[in-house]
Amino acid sequence: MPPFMTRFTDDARLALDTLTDRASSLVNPTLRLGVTGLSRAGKTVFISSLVHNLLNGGRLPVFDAVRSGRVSKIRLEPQPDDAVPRFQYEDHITALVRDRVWPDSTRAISQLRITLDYESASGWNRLFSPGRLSIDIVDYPGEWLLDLPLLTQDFRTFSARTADQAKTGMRTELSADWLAMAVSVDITAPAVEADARRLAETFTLYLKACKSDERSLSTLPPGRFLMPGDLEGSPALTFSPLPALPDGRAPKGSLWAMMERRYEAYKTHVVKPFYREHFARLDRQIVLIDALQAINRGPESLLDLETALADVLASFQPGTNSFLSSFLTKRIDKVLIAATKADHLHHESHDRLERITERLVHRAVERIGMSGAGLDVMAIASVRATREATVNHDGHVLPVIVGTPIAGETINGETFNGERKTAIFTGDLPKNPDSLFQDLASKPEESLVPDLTFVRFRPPHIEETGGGLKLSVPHIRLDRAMQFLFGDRLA
Ligand SMILES: Nc1nc2c(ncn2[C@@H]2O[C@H](COP(=O)(O)OP(=O)(O)OP(=O)(O)O)[C@@H](O)[C@H]2O)c(=O)[nH]1
Ligand SMILES: [Mg+2]
Repeated sequence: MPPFMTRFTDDARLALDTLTDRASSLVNPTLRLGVTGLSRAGKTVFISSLVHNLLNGGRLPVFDAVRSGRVSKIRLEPQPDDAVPRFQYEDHITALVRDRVWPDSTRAISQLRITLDYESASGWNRLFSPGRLSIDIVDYPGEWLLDLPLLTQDFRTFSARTADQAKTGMRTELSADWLAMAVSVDITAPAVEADARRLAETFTLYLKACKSDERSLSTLPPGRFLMPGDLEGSPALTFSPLPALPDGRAPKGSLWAMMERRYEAYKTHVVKPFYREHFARLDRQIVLIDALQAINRGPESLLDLETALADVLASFQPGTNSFLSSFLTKRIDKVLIAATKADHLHHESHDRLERITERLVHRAVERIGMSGAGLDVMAIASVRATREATVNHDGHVLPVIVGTPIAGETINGETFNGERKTAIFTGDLPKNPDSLFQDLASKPEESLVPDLTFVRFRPPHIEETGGGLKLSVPHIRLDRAMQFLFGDRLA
């Protein structure tokens, strides 16, 4: 690299990146679609099903371009970014369709390009547009977005915030070990690597405990502590916030100074590159959330998810954050918040799930002033693993869902073998979403957690048509999501 290049600031590099994107987009129109959500929200399944439905002529009545027969050819193409892992579509779809198991958890960023040849609906556009759109789908962990606010926080602020949060609700108990250790070490004494490691490990254990299945609190930054990938064990990941920092500056060579330096390294080497190379280049974004799981865990999980979502959404509207806005040369103009796994509910409850999800993001949306055409909220199932039925129970007709529970799942003491189907009455979601968000502190006895029964189902059996061709993956409202996310670019 010639020496003058190194003088480029981050801003200039980013501007160059997006310019290059734009130039190539003129030749071949592209849309970068970010797919995110906290771990296990359903990102991999969403992308796999979306692509499968596009490639295999899925039932997509609300997706206008396909419904009206204007799309002539859809294919996967090599992605333009050579250094980013490819989204392993074929492996995931084999698991889903052939083996009827859910794809493995994915812990890093990946990308896939799908290209559509279409005929514009308007004669005018037909004249000027090449009638080809490439969609670069980028799958990345929502936890990484929670890191973006760190860019504007110094070590002292980050430490104080983390410590404050650690002392609320369920977190109090989970953070006890870490907090005790953090206040007992002498942070002004010369740094010892072993101390740094122990502190970082105890801090990570606390973050992991919050995230565990029984509690399902949303993640706090730093996001990579739970998903280190190839950074595992590196100094940039071996630090811990320090509660109760004394005034003044860290003494040279102290543990405090070491932690502070590593925190800054985390921002420089982990957070900024993600922001610059991936996030800042997105055009559209879908955020998947497992609202059902949070509802099922009770108000604290729900409130916690609300907070995490507010942080996630704030990164899409960086007006309030000068660092972020200084980086942006283009803006994400459409964001879809989708509650996933709606196939766990009878369709009568889908609208209720949607309303609860709206309620979940309402405050954040108001605060950051994001609304109108740029934002939508839906309840979807990328893969519909159940079908609906009704049963008579004590003279009542109950709406139920029928599916094959995964081997080992239990309901009322009955354990399933992964082959047998069963009908389940999931329970009712409340009509009024507010009842789920009751202030626990003021009325602990009124906690209105609905009595819901959830089991994990196997992916559905997919019929073969003649000639061994599999039909596409069944879904709920996936076409509505497609229409919102890129329908206008095929108009
Ligand atoms: N019934 C049903 N289950 C789903 C659906 N989507 C996801 N799931 C379940 O949720 C789990 C997680 O889905 P993934 O797509 O792997 O989630 P992810 O966000 O990619 O998770 P990580 O890669 O771990 O971050 C799956 O293993 C399924 O059990 C859906 O549409 N219907
Ligand atoms: Mg995944």
